[in-house]
Amino acid sequence: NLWLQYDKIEDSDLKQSYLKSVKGIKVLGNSKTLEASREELSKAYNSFFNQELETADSGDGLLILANIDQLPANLSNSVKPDLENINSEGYIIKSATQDGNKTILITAKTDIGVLYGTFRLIKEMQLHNDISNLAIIDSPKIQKRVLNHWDNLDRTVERGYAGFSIWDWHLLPDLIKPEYTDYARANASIGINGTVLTNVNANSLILTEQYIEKVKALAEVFRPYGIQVYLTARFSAPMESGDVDTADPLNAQVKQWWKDKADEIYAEIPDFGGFLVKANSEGQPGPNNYDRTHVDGANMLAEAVAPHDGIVMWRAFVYSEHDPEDRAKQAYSEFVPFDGQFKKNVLVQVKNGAIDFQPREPFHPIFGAMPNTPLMMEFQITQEYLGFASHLVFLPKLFEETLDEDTYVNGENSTVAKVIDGSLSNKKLTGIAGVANIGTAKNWTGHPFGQSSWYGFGRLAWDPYLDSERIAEEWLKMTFTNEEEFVDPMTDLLIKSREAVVKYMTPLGLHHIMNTNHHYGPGPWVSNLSRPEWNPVYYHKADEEGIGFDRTISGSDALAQYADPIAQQYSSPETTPEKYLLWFHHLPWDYQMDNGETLWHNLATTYQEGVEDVEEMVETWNNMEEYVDEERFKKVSMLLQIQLKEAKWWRNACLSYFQQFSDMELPESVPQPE
Ligand code: GCW
Repeated sequence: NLWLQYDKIEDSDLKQSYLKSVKGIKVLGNSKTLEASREELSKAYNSFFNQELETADSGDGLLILANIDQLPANLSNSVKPDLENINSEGYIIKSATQDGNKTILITAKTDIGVLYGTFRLIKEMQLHNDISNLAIIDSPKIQKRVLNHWDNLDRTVERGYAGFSIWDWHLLPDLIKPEYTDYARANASIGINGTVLTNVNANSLILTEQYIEKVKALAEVFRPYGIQVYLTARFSAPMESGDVDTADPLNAQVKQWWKDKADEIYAEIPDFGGFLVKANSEGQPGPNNYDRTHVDGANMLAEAVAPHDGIVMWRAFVYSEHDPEDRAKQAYSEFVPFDGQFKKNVLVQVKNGAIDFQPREPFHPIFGAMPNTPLMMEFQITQEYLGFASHLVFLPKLFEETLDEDTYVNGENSTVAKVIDGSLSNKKLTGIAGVANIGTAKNWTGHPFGQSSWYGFGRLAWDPYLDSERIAEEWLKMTFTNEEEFVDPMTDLLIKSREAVVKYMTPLGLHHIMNTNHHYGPGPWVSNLSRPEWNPVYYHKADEEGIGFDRTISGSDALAQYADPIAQQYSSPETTPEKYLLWFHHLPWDYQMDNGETLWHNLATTYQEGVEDVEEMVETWNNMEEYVDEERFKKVSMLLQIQLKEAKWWRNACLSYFQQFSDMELPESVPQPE
C-alpha cells in the first residue's frame, strides 16, 4: 500500500471531528477520474473509520467533489477568486456553510485537479490534521512530472534493484494486473502525471504495432489517474523496422517514417505524451552518426509529434571516449551552443550533475547556461551509485540540495528550481524526471525505505521548493505511524542518511570510485576498461603528490562552465566549499583544511564519521520496534546491518588504497583495517 496505508484513526476525538466534517459524499459530473476519486475516498474512509462513506445529496457534513463546470452558481461563485490562483491541475478545498449545514468542497478546473484535491484531503486525515475549517489552494509548479523506467522488453530493469519490470509485456494487453492501478493511484497521490515505460537503451520493438497495443492497454489504466504514457525512441528505429535504410534526421523518408509512427501511436493512444531519446550516448545511435546535430535530431522528432501536442525529451547525457580530458565538460560543450534552437515542444533533459548520479555532485552547469531552452531535470531515484536497494538513503535531501543551488544565470537567486519550473525566464514548457526504483518486489522498491525517495521525488516535482524534512515527516506518518516518538527520531535519521552515504563512499568531493560496471561497493583502484573515463582513477587522480580532480584553469577548466561568482569562489581551494573540494582541486595530502588538520586526516575521519552515522542509524532503528510491524522492522534491521558492514568496507578499502599514496598514518580515531 506504500504511503496509502490509511491506518485506522484510533484517537476518538479526532475520529469524531472527522466524522462530523465528512458524513456523506456527493460527486457532480461523470468521469472515470471522478469515479476514481470517489473510490479512493471510500477506501480511505472505510479504512480510517471502519464505516461506509454514504452518497448523500445535502445535509450537514456533505463532501462535494466537482469540476468547477459542474458546480451550481452559488458554489462556483464562492470559489471564483481562488480559481485565478490555480492552474489546470490545481485544486481548491474549502469548508463552507450552506443553509446552516457545514460542507467541504473539492473543486478544480479539471477532473484530474479534483482527484489531486481528493488525495490531499485524504492526506490531511492521514497526517491527523484538523479538517474542520479548510482553505487549501494548491497547484503543481512543474508541468511534466515524469517517472523514467529503465525497463527493458525482456523485463530486466537496467540499474533496477527491486526485481523485474512491473510491465508484463508478454501477457499484455489481455492481462491487466491490479498492480497497474495501484501504481497509478500511488503516482496520482503525489501528482506524478507521466511515465516513460521503457529504458532509454530499449529495443525499438517497442514501437511496433504489437507493442503499441500493449502500451495502449496500460495507457487506459493510467488515464483516469492523469498519467500520460511516453516511450523511448531509439534513433535507429526506422532502419530496424526494415522500412528505411538510414536514420538521417534530414532524410525525407526518415521524417515521414517518424510522422507515420507518431500518427499510428496517437490513433491508438490520443493522449500519448511523446518520446524520450538517448542519442549518441554510450554507444546509442543518434544524429551525429550522419553528421547531423542534436538539434536536427530532436526537432525532426518534435515535428512528428507536434500535431498531436506531443513532446520530445532529448537527453543531454553525452560524453565521448574521443575526448577523454574531462567527461564533466562534454554535455555543456555539445549542448550550450544550441541554446534557443530547439523547437518549442522539445525539453532538453539534463542529469542533476555533470558526471552521473553520484552521492554528491555540484549542479550540472547546463542549468546555468541555456536560458532560451526548456530544461528538464533528471534525477535518479534508483540508487545506482548509492548502495542499490541495500542501503537506506533518503534521496529528497539530495534532490533538494541541487534544486536550491544558485546558477546565477539571471543574477543572484537564480536557483536550479527556478530554472526547472520556468519562473526564471517565463518558460511555457517545464518538466522533471526521476529514474524509477520500482520493480516486482513485494514492497515495490526492495528496501522498504526506497519508497520514501519515490514519494519525495513526486512531492518535489509538484513543488520544487518544498523542504525535504517536511517530506520525510509526511512519508513516515503516512507509511508507519503518527507517533511523535517515532516520527521525530526517524525524520532525523532520514535527513542524515544522505550525508552518511556521502561520507562513507565519496567524502570531500570524491566521485565515481565505485566498483567498475556494477557500481556497487568501493573500487578506487585501476580497472581494466576500454574507456578511460570509466576508470575510477580517472576521477580521483590520487598519486604521491595528492588527490582530487583539478577542474580549475590549471586543470580541465570545467569550472569555467559556471557563472562568474561560482567560478571565482571555487577557483581557490580555500574558498571552495569542502563538500566539493576534491571535485575541483587536486591537493597535497598534507593540505591544511579549515579545522587545521591535514587533508589526509580529514579524509580518514570523514570516512569514519560515515560509519558512525550508520551505527547511529542502527541504534535509532532499534528503538523503533514498538512502532513498526515485525516484518518491516526485521527487514530494515537486517538491511541496516548490511549497510553498516558495507560502510566499513568502503572506509577500509578506500583508506587502504589511498594510504599507499599518502604514506601517512591513520588518525587514532580511525580503526586500522584488518
Ligand atoms: O551511467 C549510466 C548508467 C547506465 C545508464 C546511463 C544513462 C540507462 O550506468 O546504466 O543507461 O547512465 O543514463 O543513459
